[in-house]
Amino acid sequence: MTNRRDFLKTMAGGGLVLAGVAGAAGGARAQGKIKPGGTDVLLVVDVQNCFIPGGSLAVNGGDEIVPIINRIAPAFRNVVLTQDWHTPGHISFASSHAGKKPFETVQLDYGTQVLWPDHCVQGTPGSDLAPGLHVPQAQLIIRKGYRQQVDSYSAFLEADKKTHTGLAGYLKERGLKHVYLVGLATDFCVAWSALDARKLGFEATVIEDATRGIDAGGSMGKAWADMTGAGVKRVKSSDIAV
Ligand code: VGL
Ligand code: ZN
Repeated sequence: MTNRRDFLKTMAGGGLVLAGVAGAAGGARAQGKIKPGGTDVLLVVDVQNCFIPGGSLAVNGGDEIVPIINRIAPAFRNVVLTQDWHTPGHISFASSHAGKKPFETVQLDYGTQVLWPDHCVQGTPGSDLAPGLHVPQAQLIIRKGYRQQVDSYSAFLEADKKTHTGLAGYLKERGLKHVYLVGLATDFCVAWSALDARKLGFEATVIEDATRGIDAGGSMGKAWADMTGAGVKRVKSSDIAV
């Protein structure tokens, strides 16, 4: 088989060499490194001013991941970015609940909601992508959490766990099968996105050193346990062939 057409002919002819499909189209491993391929996508979650030091919901070390993402992103042909994108007075803000402080919780019709400082309000400087992020080949920006009454940590499903953002449909239409996740925060938007990716039939791998967590009330340990249990893989940026 010398080219893609022959390869597809072979597939049409007998559906042989399934392993070859994964090797040729999906991420191949060369010298023990992951070489992202045509069915892999890098999902850059919420690398926004609000979440980096100086922002209103700053994640410790959030700025440290920016050069790591910039270094590995060129290895991916397919890149999608997300932005947390809340209305003013969003239901996830402590300031919207009388007597409540950030990091306390409330019960909403879709479950327990952690309350946050005001952050990522649509169109404000805090909602901008971090200025040092350089991923010009990104093909789609998914904005989420834009309905006043519903949060959305996940890039795939809102907090009601039913309403789709459209990302799964987009990835499926483009034949993208394996989501590599980086960004903020490990234990909220990255973890929920990785778990939903699995639930919706994708492979999912978190590039651990290209994420940082909030770790509110044991959330980091729980997030990794949940992700491992769901078959989310965990690698380092040095595992990616760039
Ligand atoms: C996030 C808390 C609130 C995140 C977003 O990006 O992980 N965390 N909104
Ligand atoms: Zn948010």
